[in-house]
Amino acid sequence: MRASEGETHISGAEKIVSEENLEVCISGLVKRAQTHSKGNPDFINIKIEKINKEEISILNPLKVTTIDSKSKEEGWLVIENILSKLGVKIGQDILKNFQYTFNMRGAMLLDVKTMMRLEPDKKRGIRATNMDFEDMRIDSLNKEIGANIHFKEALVLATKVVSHPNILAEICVSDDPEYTTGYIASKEFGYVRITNLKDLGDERGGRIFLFNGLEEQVQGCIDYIQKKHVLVKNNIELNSR
Ligand code: PML
Ligand code: MG
Repeated sequence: MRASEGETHISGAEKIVSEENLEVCISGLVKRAQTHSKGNPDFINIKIEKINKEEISILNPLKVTTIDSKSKEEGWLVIENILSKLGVKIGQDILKNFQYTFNMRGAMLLDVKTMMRLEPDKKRGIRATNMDFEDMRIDSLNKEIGANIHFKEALVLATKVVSHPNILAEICVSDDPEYTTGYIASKEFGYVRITNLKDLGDERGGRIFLFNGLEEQVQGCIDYIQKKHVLVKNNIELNSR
């Protein structure tokens, strides 16, 4: 599902469900588009595609850690620190790119060595699609973590994206003005949630995927993120620091 109001992207979501759950799922997505805090869409696009079980890869979710940051400044420092542990010493330069992600429908794909943007369409970006949780029984987890649909969907997306061998990390700030928790995800450190990454009411957000590889590997990586069907298992581990 993708919803917009004029030129403004309002909401997007992905589901992989069995045929008997299709109707319920569609009405849920429409409701979701109509109740988003970013606005009231004048365009909602729902695409439905049949897929076979054999086409789907099953992944374990990234381990989840929550860091309770007291301020934006502290939160961004946590991200820079993790980037540095991943061998990226130009964390600040990378993070400056969030000024361009606002209102992109997808993510920026940034080459971590050359700092070049690799998306074929810079306005659209790379949209991670075709992924979901293996089943929907994670409401109890939501209560436990005090989170909502943002967390669930972001964990699925991040698990898929960083499972590609050429993705070193993903950094995300929500574009929802009422949601201030963001994250950095990587194979090495898992999904690290950081609270207070922006001010309440701020609509600016976005995603940056950090590419680490050769030029000839870029297209394969984009195809994996956009097209591969992935289900993420429901065995989530939560740590907090
Ligand atoms: C989004 O708005 O889609 C991004 C959500 C980030 C979720 C962070 C979390 O709570 O783990
Ligand atoms: Mg969003």
